[in-house]
Amino acid sequence: MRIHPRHARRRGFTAIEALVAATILAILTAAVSAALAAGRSQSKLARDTLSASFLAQTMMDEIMRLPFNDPQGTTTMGPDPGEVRATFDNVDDYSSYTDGPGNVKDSNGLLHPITDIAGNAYPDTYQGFVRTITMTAVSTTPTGWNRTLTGLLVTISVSKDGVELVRLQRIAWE
Ligand SMILES: [Ca+2]
Repeated sequence: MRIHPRHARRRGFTAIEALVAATILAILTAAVSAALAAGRSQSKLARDTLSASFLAQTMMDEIMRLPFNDPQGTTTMGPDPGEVRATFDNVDDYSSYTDGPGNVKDSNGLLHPITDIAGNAYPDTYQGFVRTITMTAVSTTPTGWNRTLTGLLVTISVSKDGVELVRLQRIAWE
């Protein structure tokens, strides 16, 4: 086989060629790493949003199963004397309720995870979130309907690391 003399003289890469190759490799590596990192953070965000949706929806169901008015007749917003989440008996008892993030210890050194109504902590996938409930009075007088409807706009916000992932709103009519 004939070898062209110019090629025959070449052995390996010149310093410039090696430098160019190394630079291209570095740029490609950085681009691939960035794409991988973006993909990872995208799927983490998707997972967290799904968990946050579950936490918002289950809490909304828990609130909406209750009657609007307190059976004892109290009308102040928020829990009535002696009431805790497991014994809340009307919608507004949940006003200003908050739970999570689960890595905060109280004065007794106990963690405060997000739990179901019975106090059982949800699995790890659902921890690390902060779930807050706010309620605002609303009223409307639909045209042609001779009465005013009053209720509470229930807003459940679920956030993680200070970023709100899900905001779920429903109106509980009186
Ligand atoms: Ca109550």
